[in-house]
Amino acid sequence: MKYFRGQRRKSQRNQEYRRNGIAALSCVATLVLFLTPAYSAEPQSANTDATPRGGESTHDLTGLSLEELYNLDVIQLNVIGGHTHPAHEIMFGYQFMFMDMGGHLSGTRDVSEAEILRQFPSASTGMTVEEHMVEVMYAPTNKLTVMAMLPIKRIDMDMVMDGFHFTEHSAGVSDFQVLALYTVLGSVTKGNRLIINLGMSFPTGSIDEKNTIMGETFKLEYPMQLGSGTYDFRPGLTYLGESKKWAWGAETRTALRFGRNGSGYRLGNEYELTGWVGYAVTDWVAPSLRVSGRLWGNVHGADPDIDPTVDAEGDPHRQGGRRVDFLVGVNFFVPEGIFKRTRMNVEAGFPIYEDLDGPQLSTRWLLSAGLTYSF
Ligand SMILES: [Cu+2]
Repeated sequence: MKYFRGQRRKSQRNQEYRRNGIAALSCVATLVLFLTPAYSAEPQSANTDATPRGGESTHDLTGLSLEELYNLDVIQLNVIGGHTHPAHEIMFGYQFMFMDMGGHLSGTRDVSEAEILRQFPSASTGMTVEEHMVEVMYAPTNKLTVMAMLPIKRIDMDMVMDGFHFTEHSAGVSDFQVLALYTVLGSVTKGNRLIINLGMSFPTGSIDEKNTIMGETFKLEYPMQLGSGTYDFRPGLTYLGESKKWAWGAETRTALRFGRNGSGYRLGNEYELTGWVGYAVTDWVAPSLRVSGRLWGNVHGADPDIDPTVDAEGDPHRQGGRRVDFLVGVNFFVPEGIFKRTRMNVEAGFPIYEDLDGPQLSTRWLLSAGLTYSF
């Protein structure tokens, strides 16, 4: 019975997560709504810079030093590859990401738990993914920024089987990633840039996560594993546009996988296209809007230790999908004083389109928050 009390706590915790997420979303939205009219009401003369006219023109950036530019940037901190640094600058960062999933989709159609249980003996009822990522960035030159990231994950999935509710759990280091960002076209001082991203991830995350439930030890399904198990290539392309008050951009990111991992499979390739716009309401706060589309493939091959007939999550052909997320965020920077080089960001959103090779758990909402310090 101790076991079931544990489950009740977990589902209470999941409800808390849901409530927290809704609260976080409304906080971000309120902040944006509150700050935006405050600026529009501000008279044009409030712009105290020395530029005679047209402070919004991208050409005005030419007179500024790279450091001044970096301080002006309405950068999108939570987009990996969404910003670079001036030569010899170092940045330390921490990002927290949270995803709440519940309800199922097959294609774009809602599928009930009862319908899944007619197909499989077991069904998922909800899932949360918590990620903590530490990152270091360094720019050897103005054109080149290199970065290293280590994500740490915690995944919980609530399941039901023969009327019994239980929670699967995995936690630990995910795949270590390195990325080089090289400005190929334009320059920071012109306000428009094209950056090539060359990245790679290493299989430092476990693909051998197991749980023991009701005295039985079994290997966890594909979405519960912490890494891909393969060396993945992560090429991408970033376009960044900047003016004094606005920053906009678009980025493609991919994860290309080859061969098979130690468990006899490889995860499907991932393709992401995201576009955003941010606006510096004051010199310390910039709300942003972002749309992100993702496409990820099915598992190739199969792990012989994962039974594909027990639940949909263990079936290699029910892993792929497509999703478009809408996200609202706020970036904060401290313009002066001891914390001058500190930046903070919060972003929350939800899918506006989802099409899954299901039945698969649907994403309800996403939240990320980060802190960076550069010197
Ligand atoms: Cu950085």
